[in-house]
Amino acid sequence: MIRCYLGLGANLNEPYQQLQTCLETLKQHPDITLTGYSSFYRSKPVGPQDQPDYVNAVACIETDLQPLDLLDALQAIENGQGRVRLRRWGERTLDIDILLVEDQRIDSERLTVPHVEMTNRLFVMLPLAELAPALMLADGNRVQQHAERLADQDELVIMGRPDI
Ligand code: A4P
Ligand code: MG
Repeated sequence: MIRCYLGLGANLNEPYQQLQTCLETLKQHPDITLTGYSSFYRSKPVGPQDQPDYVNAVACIETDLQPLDLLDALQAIENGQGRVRLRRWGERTLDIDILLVEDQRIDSERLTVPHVEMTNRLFVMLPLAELAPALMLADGNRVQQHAERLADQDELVIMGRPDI
């Protein structure tokens, strides 16, 4: 089984509920084992500012799926929750990003892992730090160090953590 971390984001149609539904779907998925998830956080949008605030969280899963098959499975979940692709970094009912696949590097047309923006985003690093603070990333820094560095630049509001 391969351990992966997923970044979850939503800012349309009851985003807190969207993330909760996503976690329930991951938990029930036949090819995915949900092994952990962070608190939910409210964050200001990165990208176009004329869109609602986001709810963000990070999930930890284990799977035997190959990375591109995992991407297919996750995009099916996004589509099942009414995802419509309008503009880059724009509003969405659910976005699932593959942050890490063990310590693999993947550079294909459809998939780049580690996720290119993850260490620039407190809304990824802070929830990831709840699950894996000591995890060493490819740049030689631990998740906790990234979260502390980014905390000066950004602000997140903790919203709680639903039971799944
Ligand atoms: N793709 C490549 N690598 C990956 C990966 N590691 N995980 C490809 C998932 N997908 C990956 O994604 C476009 C394509 O990226 C996919 O078809 C896949 O083949 P998308 O989800 O359709 O489009 P997107 O999400 O708009 O683009 P992108 O560049 O993935 O954006 P991000 O980085 O996901 O950012 N602000 C706050 N506060 N919170 C957020 O969660 N999210 C975004 C989206 C912008 N601003 C935000 C947030
Ligand atoms: Mg995305």
